[in-house]
Amino acid sequence: MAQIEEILLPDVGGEEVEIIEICVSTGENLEEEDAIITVETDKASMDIPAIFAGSIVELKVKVGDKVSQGAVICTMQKAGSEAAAPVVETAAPVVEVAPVVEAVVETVVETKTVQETQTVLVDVFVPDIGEDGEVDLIEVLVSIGDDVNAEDGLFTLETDKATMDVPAPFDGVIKELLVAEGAKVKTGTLVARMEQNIVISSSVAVVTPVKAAPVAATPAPVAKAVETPVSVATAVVVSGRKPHASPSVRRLAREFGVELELVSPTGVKNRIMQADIKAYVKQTLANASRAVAVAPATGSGFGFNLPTLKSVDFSKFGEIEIKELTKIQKISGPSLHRNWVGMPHVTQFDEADITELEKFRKDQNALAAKKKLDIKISPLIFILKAVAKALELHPTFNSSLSEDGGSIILKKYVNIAVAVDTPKGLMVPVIKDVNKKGIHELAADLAVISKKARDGKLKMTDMQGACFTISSLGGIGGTAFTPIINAPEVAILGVSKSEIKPKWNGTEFVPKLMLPLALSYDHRVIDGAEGARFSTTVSSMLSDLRLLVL
Ligand code: CAO
Repeated sequence: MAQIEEILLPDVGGEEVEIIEICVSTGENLEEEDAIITVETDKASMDIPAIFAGSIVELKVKVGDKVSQGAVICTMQKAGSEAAAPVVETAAPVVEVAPVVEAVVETVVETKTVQETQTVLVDVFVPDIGEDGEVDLIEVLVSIGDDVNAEDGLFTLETDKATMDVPAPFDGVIKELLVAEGAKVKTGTLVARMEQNIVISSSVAVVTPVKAAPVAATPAPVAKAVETPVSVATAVVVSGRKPHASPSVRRLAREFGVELELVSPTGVKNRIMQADIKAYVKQTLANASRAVAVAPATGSGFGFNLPTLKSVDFSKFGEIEIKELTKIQKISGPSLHRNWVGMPHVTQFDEADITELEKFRKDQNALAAKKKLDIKISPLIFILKAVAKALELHPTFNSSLSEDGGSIILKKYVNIAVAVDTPKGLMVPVIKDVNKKGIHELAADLAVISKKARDGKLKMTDMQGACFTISSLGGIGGTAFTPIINAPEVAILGVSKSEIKPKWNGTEFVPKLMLPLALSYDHRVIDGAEGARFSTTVSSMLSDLRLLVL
């Protein structure tokens, strides 16, 4: 007999979820666990899988639908059973076996949802940390058997820019810890298994006998409701943060032996598409042959030997103390080294006359104080604005070199990173869309991100997507320095302390407040003339703020 079952949306941890993908089509045969739809809650997106092998009879939802627990997603025919008939029709024969009261002449068949709690083991993966490569797992914050709440930190990771926690994706119990302190992990690494209580929904046909008319001379018997399960449909969420891909894509990945966690998705809402699997395989093969072709002679990473320093016993010459580098220094050191050695740097020096700017800035700060506004405008805010405009006027500076070195990727957005000195080391948070923001908004943004950086509260997303970096040491001192470009960016502006200098105006020397600028750029992408033009654009705009509005 055909066994058609309704597949209901289980408890996915939210009142209402949006369907972001239908992974199957009518008639499609599925294996158990193949995804039927993908839904999105406010915290995550997840697949709702088939709980048995079978074929899709009818889809009851579409992309964009907002559904709640218990909603019917589709009907499925179990593999091995005969052709379809609707669920309620199969319930009809129950009427013949169910009557317990002679007076019953009609029945009402209703569908009821029955819920049962079950415990499942769920894989926990490292979420998107915004880094392609591996990062250090520096602390395990939980033990096996711990009861944790959603968003509690499970592990602490450290990148060259920040530390961040891997949060528990849901309330549950830690059952397995699959990595230890010191491990190297990346986005998608399986790090733990947690036990989660989930609510399984069952759709149950309830047959209720109804008395049609009073039976003469006989006391009316109490009609009993007979609950006969004629169809049980369940759906279970089996994973918290698995990659999203349709069954056919999963099949393709299996054929190639590709771990879906390693594939970068390009589909809507981070879906992995067939093309992504193919691109991943192609890239992996290309990397393998490149690695053979350009393997460096030693560990310099650049295909040549760097002379190494001989170890020196400094205690021979006097008292010494050994102090470990901070974790951030240990991580950022190799990146700085890679950037310094890997990019041919040129540093262009310049000075901007900020006499007028400084007067305007001080007036604005006085005005803000008078209005009791909690805003402080430092010279850096105007520098951000001038650099944003210069990036629009000189787009090569707002680019990255492609991996094969054959082209540049031009960015149409203007996000600028600002180096912030913190007790733990240098952090580089990003201010987004600087070209679209006003002076007050930028001052507020800078105050927020520098405070977050100093409090160690930056998230990975606060440090992603920069096009260019500004490193300002002007509040500290110094006349000039040569900043190191923050790859994959192609330029960085170093700012030193402004100073009053005598400037010749054609007839006499006049005192001018001069701001020292040092622009380092990647000479593979930017030539000297372009470097000087960019630098001149920035200094001209700082000398005459009216140019910013042209
Ligand atoms: N010339 C003269 N004075 C300057 C100046 C400049 N170029 N830039 C800032 N100042 C002044 C400010 O006006 C402020 O003075 P007042 O308090 O009298 O108004 C004072 O210096 C301190 O400024 P600030 O540092 O608090 O603010 P900022 O907006 O200039 O900088 C931030 C913010 C986060 C960039 C900065 O605090 C910081 O951390 N800088 C260090 C960056 C760094 O380490 N770079 C090196 C990277 S390579 O290792």
